[in-house]
Amino acid sequence: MRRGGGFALAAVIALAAPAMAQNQGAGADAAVTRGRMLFEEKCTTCHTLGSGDFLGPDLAGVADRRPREWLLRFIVEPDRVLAEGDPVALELLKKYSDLEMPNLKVTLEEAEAALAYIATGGAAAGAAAAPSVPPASAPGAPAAVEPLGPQWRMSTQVYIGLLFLAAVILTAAAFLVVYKGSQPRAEYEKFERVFDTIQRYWTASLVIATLLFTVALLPLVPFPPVRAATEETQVVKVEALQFGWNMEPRTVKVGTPVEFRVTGRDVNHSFGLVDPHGVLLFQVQAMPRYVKEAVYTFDEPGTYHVLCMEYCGLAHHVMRTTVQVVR
Ligand code: HEC
Ligand SMILES: [Cu+2]
Repeated sequence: MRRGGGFALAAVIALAAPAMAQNQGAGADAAVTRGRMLFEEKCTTCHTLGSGDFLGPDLAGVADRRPREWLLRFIVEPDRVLAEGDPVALELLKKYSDLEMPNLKVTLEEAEAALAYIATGGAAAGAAAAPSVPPASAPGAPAAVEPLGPQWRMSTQVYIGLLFLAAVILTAAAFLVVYKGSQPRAEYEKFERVFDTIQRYWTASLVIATLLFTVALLPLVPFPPVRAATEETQVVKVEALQFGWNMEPRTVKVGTPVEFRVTGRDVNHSFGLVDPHGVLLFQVQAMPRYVKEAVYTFDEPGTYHVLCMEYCGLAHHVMRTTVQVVR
């Protein structure tokens, strides 16, 4: 069954590819633009165009290395190609440290567009991605992941962290001074006995109150959502996978609530949303077979970053993408 499906796609590609090749010209520019957007969104986490191998091979000139049909099929369903024991795919897998290219749910048409863009060498649409510094996007296009700027390091969280550390040190110092200066005194003993008794009653009543409170809350579990979806709510479907994000749509509006419905495809990930100043807004577990919702209303337009907040495998660090927030 699986095999049959694979052959069917291969047949479609074989039939369609020559026709699509002839059709180039008018639609070609549009395809290149679409291809660039797709490439920046889904491929630059692992591939470059002419800046050398990264997590996957440098794709510059890949069309000269492989037959077009093979490339189209590999981009659409690399997992299938590999499962069928394709010798080229197996060799690539070995070469790239057993990191499998994930199935990114790219359609045949999108794969066409990606190849059209790859054929331009990336030059037409700005600099090709360099491994450590992904490209900044052209205005208007969904942005590629921009490196987090210096503001990331000097974020509010860092200041709060430093303040907290200072407070801890001060408290410890004060404690030491008091401790050094204190010594037991005989006349305190009778007070101490009274305090001991009070303390015992106080502790017991706290424990009882906590227990009662907990039991009283039990009927409310599971807690209802903080904010139910309304007609205005913008729904963004998020799927985390090794190693990338499928997200639809990628552009949302300020002022109305956005409900992120987060799930995972393979292992546990975590969806962390970071604002343009580098401050983490919230995070949600992205688990296979579960959908977790997080509702957030943006007040400020800009490019927000999505990072994976849970170590999920070798290429965990490439799990970055962006959300555009517009007026
Ligand atoms: C998570 C990393 C990752 C992402 C994202 C990714 N790839 Fe790959 N890609 C790889 C790896 C690794 C290989 C090498 C084969 C293997 O190990 O499975 C590869 C191989 C390829 C090849 C074959 C290269 C050759 O030399 O024959 C093509 C073509 C390709 N990828 C295109 C794409 C396109 C187009 C996208 C975006 C839609 C994409 N890849 C997204 C990791 C990735
Ligand atoms: Cu991850």
